Amino acid sequence: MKAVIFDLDGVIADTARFHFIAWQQLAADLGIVIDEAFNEELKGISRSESLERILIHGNQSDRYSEGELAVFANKKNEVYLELISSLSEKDILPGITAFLDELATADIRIALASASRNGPFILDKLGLSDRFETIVDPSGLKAGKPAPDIYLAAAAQLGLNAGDCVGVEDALAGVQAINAANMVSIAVGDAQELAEADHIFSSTALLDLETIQGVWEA
Ligand code: B16
Ligand code: MG
Repeated sequence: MKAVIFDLDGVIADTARFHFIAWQQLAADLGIVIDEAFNEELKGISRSESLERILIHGNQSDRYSEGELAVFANKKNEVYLELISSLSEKDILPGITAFLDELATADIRIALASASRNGPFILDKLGLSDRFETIVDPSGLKAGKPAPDIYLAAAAQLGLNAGDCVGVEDALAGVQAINAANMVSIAVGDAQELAEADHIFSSTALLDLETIQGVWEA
């Protein structure tokens, strides 16, 4: 095991609630109601695909031009950026800083595979930019999670084989992306929901290298 590749939203920081508030606001403007259960389906899903899913949910797919869709996506992102503007070190999820320290001490490399175009901005706000050797730019990928592209791109940027990497995710689409990349998948969250992962921790506070190394060696 040579590298750990992290998802961001839901693993490094709890930004999912801000995505939800911003999408809910945009959906309401369009006369569409979304709840927390629906929001679960948007975790790990790109901005444009999330919008598409919301419009399908509201029976409004095919109603808008490409230009209008871009305006909607921008509007959501503006609200989201406002909501995350006050993020700081105190918003790093429990155990993450200690786990990053543990990896650095063990010379295990660290990369980011977030579907979010705001990933570098958020890492900067959290004071974690220096910890990540490489960040995948999701805008250059052919397919989003659950496709393996983003995890394979992270391994390629590190110059490693997929078999040397472990991925950490909070969402099913993300776990499926790691599995499709033939990496060891570590999930953080609900055991039933994330049952496809090779190992599940109920909280980021419980992430630990020894356990993960054991899963990788098994
Ligand atoms: P943005 P992750 C994903 O991040 C979020 O889970 C998802 O809800 C969001 O729509 C997506 O990033 C795109 O984010 O609008 O900021 O580009 O979980 O892959 O770190
Ligand atoms: Mg996530």
